[in-house]
Amino acid sequence: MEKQLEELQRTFLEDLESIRDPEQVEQARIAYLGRKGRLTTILRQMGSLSPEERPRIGALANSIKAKMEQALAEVSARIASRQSVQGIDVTLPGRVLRRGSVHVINQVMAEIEDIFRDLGFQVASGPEVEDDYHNFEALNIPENHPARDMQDTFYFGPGVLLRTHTSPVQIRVMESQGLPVRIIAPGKVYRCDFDITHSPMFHQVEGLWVEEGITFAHLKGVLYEFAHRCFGPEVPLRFRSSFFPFTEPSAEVDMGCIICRGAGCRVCGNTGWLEILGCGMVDPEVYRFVGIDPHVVTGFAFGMGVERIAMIKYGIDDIRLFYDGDLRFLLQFA
Ligand code: 2U9
Repeated sequence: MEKQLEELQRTFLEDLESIRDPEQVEQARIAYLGRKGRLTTILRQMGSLSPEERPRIGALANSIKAKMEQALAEVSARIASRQSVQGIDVTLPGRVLRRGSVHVINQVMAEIEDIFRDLGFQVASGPEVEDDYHNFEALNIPENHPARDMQDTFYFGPGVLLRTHTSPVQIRVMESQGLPVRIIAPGKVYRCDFDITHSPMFHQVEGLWVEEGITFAHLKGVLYEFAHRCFGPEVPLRFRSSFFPFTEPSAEVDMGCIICRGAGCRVCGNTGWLEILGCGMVDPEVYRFVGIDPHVVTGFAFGMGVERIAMIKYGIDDIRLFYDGDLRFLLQFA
């Protein structure tokens, strides 16, 4: 029995080496010291010992049991202290750090900015909370114009609103900076409108070039260059006559459908064309508000919705996908 007890102690110490967590401590306690454990099994044979041997073996067994209990308690304490460093469970598996990426709308906006920077435009910005004068009045949108309708514009109070386009940035630049002006104004704009092609917040890039001698031919040259760099060198454009209060003459620009190459499909409504932006020569009335003499300079302006450009570029049919935060969608552009 003495040999059995020594062997038991040896294997116990061996097993102790591989214990890493509280569950293994408990398993070892049951295996060695439990009611059906190895020590108990050995002690059951005590009856077969001679009366002289019994006290010695009994004392040896008790001392081994005490040592085993103490060793288990020490291992337990060591595991507990390792697991809890200043309240942090360092044994928990690490969290995978996911790398962030630029939102597809910001990517497209940066691409548009790069194209116009190459063409000599400077990037300007301004406040998203605007006053009635800079958002409407100075852009030749008078008091009762439908664009001021409460249904389109978010008002904070009389005369204070969320800008409905980035045009007030251009007004502010013309007020504060001397001529010539060759700028783009990218940024968030707000309109009370929400369906699969409209969002109450969306992004625009508008452009303005005011300088002596600027004509509609310059406007066409710049916009062709933009479309070819953004969508491909072969893409055709057509200028359809239109109306905006701040430009005269005005046009809407269509691009040959990049899905069907003009043959007609579901995306272009079988027309073969996709509208990409609006533009025109700055209306002389607008110059009056910012103190520029329209007899001396001329200029053109244009505006585009970034979401619309991104939807055409990537064949996306629902604007709400941009704002749902669904990583299955967003990570396709990461
Ligand atoms: C100044 C003078 C003129 C900006 C322009 C458009 C035409 C236009 C739309 C495109 C899609 C708005 O986001 S959208 O719905 N914009 O069609 N914007 S000309 O004209 C200006 C701007 C500033 C001082």
